Formats: sequence, structure tokens, C-alpha cells
Amino acid sequence: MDNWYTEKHSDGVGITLKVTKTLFSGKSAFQKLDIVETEDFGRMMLLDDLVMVTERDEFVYHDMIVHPALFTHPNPKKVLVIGGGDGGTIREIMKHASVEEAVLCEIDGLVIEKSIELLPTMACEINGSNPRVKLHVDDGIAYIREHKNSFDVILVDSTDPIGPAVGLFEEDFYRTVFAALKEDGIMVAQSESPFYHAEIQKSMYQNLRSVFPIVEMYQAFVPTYPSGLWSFAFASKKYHPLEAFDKKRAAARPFETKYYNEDLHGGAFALPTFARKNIN
Ligand code: AG3
Repeated sequence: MDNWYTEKHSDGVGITLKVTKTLFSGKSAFQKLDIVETEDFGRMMLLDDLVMVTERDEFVYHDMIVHPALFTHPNPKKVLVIGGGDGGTIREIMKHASVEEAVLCEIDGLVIEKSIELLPTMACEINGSNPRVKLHVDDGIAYIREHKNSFDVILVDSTDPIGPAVGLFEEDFYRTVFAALKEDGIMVAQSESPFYHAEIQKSMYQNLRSVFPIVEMYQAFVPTYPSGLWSFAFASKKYHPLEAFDKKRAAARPFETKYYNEDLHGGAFALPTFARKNIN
């Protein structure tokens, strides 16, 4: 008897993966958490029945939430991740030698604990082995309120705007992020699918533009997310992601990336017309 898991993307469409084993299934104070073994995509983590990561395609999302900002900022030293309890985002940040300290502020301690136990290829830098990484199990909104003018880069690695992540898409939150960034700081937030989440994107980009002088959307292909076409919001006080980008530095990076590269950096900001229209 086969066991298939479906995340519905609309009332008539979904993505279905064959599950060979359940590794963990439980509930925290915030959400439902499942980690399963799939036939084709390695281990997969679900929060409230939505696909968060799979071992096979997480490199796309984690490369793309981190490297565009860290190669645009000329010297990122202090980086904050809000959410991101699986550790994949921190793993990519740690490849940048300029970064002296990366803080992970994740609201749900169970996500961190189970990722360390069951998703070691992602959680390899949040297991206590790296002194450059600090963990805070805390509400990201409360945390940044208390850290003004502190970070070069803030990455918002959240779930969809339902449950604990709702506040992370609001204008008030972006004002708090703005204040927590240094004078030339950059924020990147995952910004859902241009194909399925037009309404969310419209209000999210409007909210961002009322706070940040530079706001651009860029995209990446994540096979297991709704429609596969995923996006990120690049919001910046000073550095434009294309004009301030040092292509030579990105090309000379002393580490491997599986999706990001210096040519893709520019290409990712070129948007399909329907997506560009929706947010402008
Ligand atoms: N962040 C989740 C993106 C949202 C996925 N949405 C969905 N499947 N409906 C991923 C966290 C990775 N560090």
C-alpha cells in the first residue's frame, strides 16, 4: 500500500510526493510539525501540512535567500535570520568569511530540535558546533524591537502568512526591521509565488515600499513549492541589488554554490510581465 502526501495549492491543484516513512509527527505550541522520508526528494519537513523543505531541492531556496544580499552588501558582518529553524539559511550564511556573527531567531524550538536530529545536512551549523552562530528561541518581532541599528543583513525565512508568520508580512514589522538594520542594511524576505499569491505579494510589496527606498523582487525555481515559481523581496536602505553588485567578487567566491552564480544574480531580478505588473 502506497502512502502519498499532497499539499493542495488551490482547490483543484496540488503537489504529491510518495512517502516511505514518517520520522517525526508532533505538535508544538505554535504549529504541527512532520518530518518524513520521501521516495524521490529525500527527507521533507512540513509545517501545518505545508512543504517547508526537502533535502533534494532546498539548495535552491537557501542559496537564493542568502547569496544575492550577501554579495550585494560590500562587507556583511552581522546577519539575523528570522524563522529558518531548519538551519539551511544559516548554513549558506556561514560560507561568507566576512560574517562575524549570525543570529537565528526562530519562534519554535521544536523545529530547531527536530532539524538537528533529522535534517543534519541543513542543521549542520546550528547544532552548537559553530561559535559564529547564536540561537534564540523567540518571537522575531519582539527580538528585533530590542535590537536597533544592529544588523547588516536581515533574512526573513518564514512560512506562508498564516499562523505564526502573519505579522511578518505587515508594514509595522518592516518598520521594525528598518530600525534594526544599520544605515546601509539590507533585508530579504521570502515572498511567496507570483503565480498563486498575487494578492499577498501586492500588499507585501506595497508595505515594503512605504518603508524602504529600494525594493525589488527576484525569483527562483523551487520544484516542491506551489507552482515552482518562487520569489524573494530585496529591500534595501542604500545598495541596489544590480547597481551595487560586485560581479567579480561573486565570481571569485571561495565556496561552492549549487544554484546561485554571478550571472544568475542579475537574471533572477528580471521578472515575468504578470509578476512585475502585479507589484508595480
Ligand atoms: N520557507 C517556506 C516557504 C513557504 C512554502 N510554502 C508552501 N509550501 N505553501 C521555507 C523554510 C526553509 N528554510
